[in-house]
Formats: sequence, C-alpha cells, structure tokens
Amino acid sequence: MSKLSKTVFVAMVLVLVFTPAATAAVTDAGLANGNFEGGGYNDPDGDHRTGDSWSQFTLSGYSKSDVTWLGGAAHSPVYVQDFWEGTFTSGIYQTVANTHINSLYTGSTWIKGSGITFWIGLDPTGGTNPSSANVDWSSSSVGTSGWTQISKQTAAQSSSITLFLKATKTGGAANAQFDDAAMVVPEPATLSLFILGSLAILRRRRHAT
Ligand SMILES: [Ca+2]
Repeated sequence: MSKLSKTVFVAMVLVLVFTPAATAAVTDAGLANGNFEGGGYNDPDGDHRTGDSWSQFTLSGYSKSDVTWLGGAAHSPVYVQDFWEGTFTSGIYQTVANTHINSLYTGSTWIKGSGITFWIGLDPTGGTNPSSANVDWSSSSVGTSGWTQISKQTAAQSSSITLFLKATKTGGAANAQFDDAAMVVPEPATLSLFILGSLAILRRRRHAT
C-alpha cells in the first residue's frame, strides 16, 4: 500500500468511527424569517399582518394577526407571529425550494397560548393548500403560558416542500403565538460522497502502482 493509500485508508476508518456523529448532522433547509424578526406585511389588510416570507390562511372563524413585539417574552429576540380576536382556525405557511426527493425534512416551531390547540404540518409535494390531504400533520398540542416546541418530519416528494403552522382557538383570552420556526434536513449524503471519493482515490492509486 502506498503512503497516500494508507493516508486515505486511515481517513476512511476515522470517518467510519465518527459516522454516528456525522449522520446526526443536519443542515438548514432554507426557511426564511423563521424567527419573525424580519418584518411583516398586510395579508390582506392591516388587521392581518404576516411575517415576511410567510403567507396566511384561515380555515374557519375570524382572527386578527400581527407580527407582535413582545420584547423579552418572545422566544427569540423580540417579535412573534401572533393571532387573536374571535374563535378561529388560522395559520401561516411557507414553501421551501430545492428540496431533495426522499430526504427526511423536519419542521419545527415554538408555540405559546393557554388552551390554544396547535399543529405543525408538511406538504411533501410543495402544495400550499392547508386543507389538502397531502399535508402531513403532527398530532395536536395544547399550548400553555410558556413556550413549547413541536415538530413534524416527512420525506420530500418533489423539489419543494411546504411548512404549515396552524392554531385553533375556541375561547379564552390567550393569543396563539409562533416563534423560531425551522426546517432542517439530515445530511448523510455528504458523508457518503466523501467515502465514495476516498474509494475512488484508492482505486486510482492502486491502478497507478
Ligand atoms: Ca422572534
């Protein structure tokens, strides 16, 4: 075995030894303004403000919404996506492009609101209809006066995937609030490419000697 081959072999062994840590690595799937610090816009009017890069939906009832300044009560710096007013099922969604088909995507968000019921959903086909049967919803979580994280994982089926954050309010005084939404994808592909690359170098060296 040449010196380079030995070096490559040692590198491969090291990679295999550290495989559990390496495969646990995740990468940001490209969700924008997940922390709601990036501003908002009227969707469709001043009573219904939505975080930039997100779109709003109402499935039933009536809600008002805003990107609300909560200061230190926000989960991350100061702003949250906020729903209140009557009884409603409302939420927001965002489609992320350049997904890898069959890769597992994990969407997550922090939720707050006593007695509010929350869900997080993923449409692995990239659709934007919250009523579609394609949306893979989490089980419901009832909010409290503190921040709780919920998540959902699904395998992408097209070149884009949509994250939905949904809340149902049936009474009470609490607002439905979201902060620090995220979408990540595990990256074993990088590791596999490295091993394949190392094997290719080894084979080339063997042929050369
Ligand atoms: Ca925030």
